[in-house]
Amino acid sequence: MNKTWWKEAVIYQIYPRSFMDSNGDGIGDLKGVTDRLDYLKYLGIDVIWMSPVYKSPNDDNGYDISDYQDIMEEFGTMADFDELLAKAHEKGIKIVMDLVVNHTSDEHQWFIKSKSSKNNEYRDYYIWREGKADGTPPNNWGSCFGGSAWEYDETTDMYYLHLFSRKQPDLNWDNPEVRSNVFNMMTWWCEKGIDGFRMDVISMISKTAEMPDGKVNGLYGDYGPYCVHGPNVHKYLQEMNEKVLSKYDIMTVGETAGVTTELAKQYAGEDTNELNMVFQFEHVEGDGKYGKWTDEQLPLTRLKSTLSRWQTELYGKAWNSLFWNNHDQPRAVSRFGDDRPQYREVSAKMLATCLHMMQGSPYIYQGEELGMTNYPFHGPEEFRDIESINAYKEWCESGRVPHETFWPCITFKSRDNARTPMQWDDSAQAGFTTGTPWIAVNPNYREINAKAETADPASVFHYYKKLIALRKQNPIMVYGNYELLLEDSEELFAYTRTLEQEKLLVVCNFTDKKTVFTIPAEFVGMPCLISNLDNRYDKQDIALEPYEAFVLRKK
Ligand code: TEU
Ligand code: CA
Repeated sequence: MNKTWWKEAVIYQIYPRSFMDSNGDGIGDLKGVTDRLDYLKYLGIDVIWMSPVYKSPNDDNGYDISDYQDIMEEFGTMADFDELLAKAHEKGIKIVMDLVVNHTSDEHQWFIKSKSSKNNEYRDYYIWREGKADGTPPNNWGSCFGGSAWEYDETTDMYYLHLFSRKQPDLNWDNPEVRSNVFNMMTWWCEKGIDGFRMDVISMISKTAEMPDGKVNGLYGDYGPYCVHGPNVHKYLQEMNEKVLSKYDIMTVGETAGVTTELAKQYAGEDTNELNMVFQFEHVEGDGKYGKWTDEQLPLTRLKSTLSRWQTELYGKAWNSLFWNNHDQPRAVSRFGDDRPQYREVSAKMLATCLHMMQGSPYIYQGEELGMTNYPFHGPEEFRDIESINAYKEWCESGRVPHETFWPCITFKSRDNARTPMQWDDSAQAGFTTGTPWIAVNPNYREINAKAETADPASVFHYYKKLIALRKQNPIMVYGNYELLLEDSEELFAYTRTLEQEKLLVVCNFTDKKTVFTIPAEFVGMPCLISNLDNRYDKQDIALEPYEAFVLRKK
């Protein structure tokens, strides 16, 4: 297996809108990120992945870009960006940009020109189709954010495709001009000195030529078989690699919803020239009750078998990215741990242990290192996210599902859970802003905040800091082989890592009950590398406390 810096790195995701507001307008910004670099340096992370900071009308908080080579006004200027990049580099922190090129904003110049007539030179930059004879959309596909995936445009009496909101028209990657424009733009950022790209829904850039109705699921047809891992996706990524990526020492991670381990070996194989790694979603996208909406947790055996399959099938062949949450997912401790006050800290540390000891590059989503929780929503008027707003309308206001039934599901999964402001201290608005925040602060900021946790050596923050430091000292955490133990246990997630003579034993109690674990003979009496409780591990049978986690090392 090749050794590379990005395999050894810990990546920290920033959602700039909610990270730190430097000028009191209630919106996080680039200067805010620059001001907090010392905090990140102290935590010990190597790389920042920033959600989009480009010019955008913010229909989907920056995932709808109207100019790829300019900065969103609310976030600052290109000079602010350059300063952030320079200061981060001074501190040895790399910056990975979000690359959103499956679609643009409908306010991007390309689209404005494209829709102006049927035969302008930008027409073929997007995907235009005639409606059916009766004027209805070309097919039954539904968009990710509700409604049809087709939007009618009066100017030319045709429909354009948008797999996300109607303000996010899909680019036509079959047009070589689109590809060369995107590659030039990427080169421009690389020349600026950025350190990589996280590629938004990159598995969806290639669509089939034929666009038949999809299998109906809920109200609309599924575009999956025609738009995800489409016919030319690997060809286009290889072209991108040849023309841009291969020329720089950068890291790339593809967001590839619906990816299997087989496909991941193509997208991010050690010997394929596409990407360095992909995000897979099998462990965070179970079957919902209403589309993605549910209040149920996956059984632990299923979570383990999914993650273990990724661990073993990619080993030596492709690289894993490890995450419990991001800006699209609920908070890890509320979802996979236990956010009741008596268990929040211990279960957040348990989850961190479980993830950071696995094989792959770990991603920390802002606030995860504090054990930040889901938000206690009071009503739908508190939603800011287009997906939650539309879903509430489509499922609830339409009368399909009663509020009482739907409410626990949407509040458990809403993306806004991840987007409440970062909790810096116990002052008003958690120290995020001196103004009115664009989205409500979680009221638990008085107890859960960076100031309190950096001062407390027993905090979740210090536990993450320790895990990150351990990774630097123990190559086995990065390169060791993974093996699952106790496959059938619904209580314990236990596994080993092996590198030459060295071996780690990782044991995590995922329940709020005491659970007995028998330490395998070879580990009895071995030293403890890290543990989230003050326990002793020198006997063979250990009674684990609720959410206890520990790692033993045998040399
Ligand atoms: O997400 C794409 C995606 O497939 C989903 O995770 C989806 O956004 C959502 O969670 C549906 O339930 C990416 C970005 O991460 C997301 O923030 C954007 O909204 C989306 O693409 C469109 O750019
Ligand atoms: Ca601001």
